[in-house]
Amino acid sequence: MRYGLILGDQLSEQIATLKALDKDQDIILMAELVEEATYVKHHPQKIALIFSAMRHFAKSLKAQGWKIRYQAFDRTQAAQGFVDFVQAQLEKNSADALVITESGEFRLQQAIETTWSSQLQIPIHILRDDRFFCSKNEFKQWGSSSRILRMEFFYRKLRHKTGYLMDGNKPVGGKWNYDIENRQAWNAQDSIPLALEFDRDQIDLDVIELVKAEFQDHIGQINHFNWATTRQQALQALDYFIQHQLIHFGQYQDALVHNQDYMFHSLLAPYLNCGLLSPKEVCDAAQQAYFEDRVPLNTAEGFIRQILGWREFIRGIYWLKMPSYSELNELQADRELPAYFWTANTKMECMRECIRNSLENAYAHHIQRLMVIGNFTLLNGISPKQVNDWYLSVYADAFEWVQLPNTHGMVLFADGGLVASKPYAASGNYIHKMSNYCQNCHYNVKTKTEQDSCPFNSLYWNFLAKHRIFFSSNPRMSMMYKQWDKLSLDDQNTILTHVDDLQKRIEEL
Ligand code: FAD
Ligand code: DLZ
Ligand code: SF4
Repeated sequence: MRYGLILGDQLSEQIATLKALDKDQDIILMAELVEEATYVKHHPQKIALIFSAMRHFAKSLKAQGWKIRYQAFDRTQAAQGFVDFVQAQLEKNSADALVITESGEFRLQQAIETTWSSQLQIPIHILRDDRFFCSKNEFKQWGSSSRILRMEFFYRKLRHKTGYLMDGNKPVGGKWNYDIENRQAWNAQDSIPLALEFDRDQIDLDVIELVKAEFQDHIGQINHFNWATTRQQALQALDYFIQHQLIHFGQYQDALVHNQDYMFHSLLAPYLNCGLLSPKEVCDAAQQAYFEDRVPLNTAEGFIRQILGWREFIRGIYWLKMPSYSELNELQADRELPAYFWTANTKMECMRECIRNSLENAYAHHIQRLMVIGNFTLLNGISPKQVNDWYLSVYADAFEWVQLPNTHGMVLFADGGLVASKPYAASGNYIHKMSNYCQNCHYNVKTKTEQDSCPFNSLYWNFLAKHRIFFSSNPRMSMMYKQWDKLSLDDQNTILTHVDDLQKRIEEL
């Protein structure tokens, strides 16, 4: 008999572990663990989503005839982490081997590879996670043969490999990327669909009560829990997105609207990341909608690029560069994250809205994460460790392999330009252009150095001035520096002095 350990982000019937095991002889192990639930203070909705999805998944495997040993969450259990849990099972029933699909996170994968076998005293068979379009090795090979690692070139390679939106050897429509059509502010007319609501069963309700009782000190609210927790519900979410949201996904991908928490985004990331959906079936569905003329090319291509391009590229970078990646701090950022990241209590309307969404829904869409919250942390030089921990805790879809390169690389430029070719630094003007936040804000987006000026404006110029030497060889930054140089010395000094003052009272902004 072999044990097969299935982790909380491997909830797929196609997972390699299940394919390798024999239902009649082997036993599946699953556990809700103190170590996993607390290694950062995950948002309660994220814990509820994982625990409930795990319970539903175990129930479904059992109904198919699998033998399951499932440990429900209990702080008093001796087994606080995966290895203690497997050890406890071995003490009850010895096994010939442990089968596991490789972990998505470096810390756990390293432990599995280096210490588990001697701790458990049985052979460990580690299987490749084949839920991705590109294996770690394939990415490594591409990385070593490319002079510069850029998502766009990697994406084209995967378009060729998978055939998505390809016309023979050429991209459908003649262009690889239709982003130029995907940068519109909302026109205040196209109606934004309501979020799909899911029915809750007893498993969900029990888990929500458990999480409310056990994780009161974790940031985020769980009054309204509306995530899919079964494969069937996740498929419903995919279908709803394709029917109602995909049509405007591309056009309004970057748009920000007051009180609209989801816009035309899919909300599928948690399901892709924990296994309830596969990236292939999601891309297939988007491509099909385009083939059937239900959505335009710019939107189908834009959506498929997020999954086939960005998601796979980000994972490739993580595994290529860890563990040293997480230690990088190329811009030497060392300031503290202000307290309003845990309360949303700030006068900056854009930050208030995006942090509120994060705390209320364990969600923010990409531009809220990148160009509002992330931009603020970049411009203020907040320490990468603090920013990374916040992002890993707060979102329902946050797993280190995808969170870290996005935060550390794309937002903070802490990797010196591995993920992004230039920092996503922007003044209030960008937020004003893409949103209606500024209309309700205490600050004035049109000015830079008055008492009530939009903080993003002066912080933006200060960021450029502070890192001039670092960015001097980056051709994509030269335009910005030309604009800075057009300001008089007096104006430049007024901006820098204003930022000194702002940063002293960052907690009051
Ligand atoms: P949609 O906007 O509908 O996009 C469709 C899908 O594309 C997403 O579900 C996701 O699977 C994929 N995708 C889009 N952009 C990216 C990207 N940059 N990297 C990887 N996949 C992408 N995504 C996570 O899954 N987990 C994270 O922890 C995470 N942290 C992030 C942190 C920061 C600072 C930033 C800027 C981005 C982060 N992202 C993360 C990427 C992206 O913001 C989320 O995937 C997306 O907002 C999830 O919402 P959605 O499912 O509605 O996405
Ligand atoms: C995120 C998470 C949480 C909160 N809890 C559990 C858990 O109790 N049991 C489990 O198997 N997995 C959990 N997970 C997901 C794991 O953290 C994830 O599988 C690993 O980090 C590997 O990516
Ligand atoms: Fe944000 Fe500045 Fe606009 Fe206020 S004025 S919402 S702080 S960009």
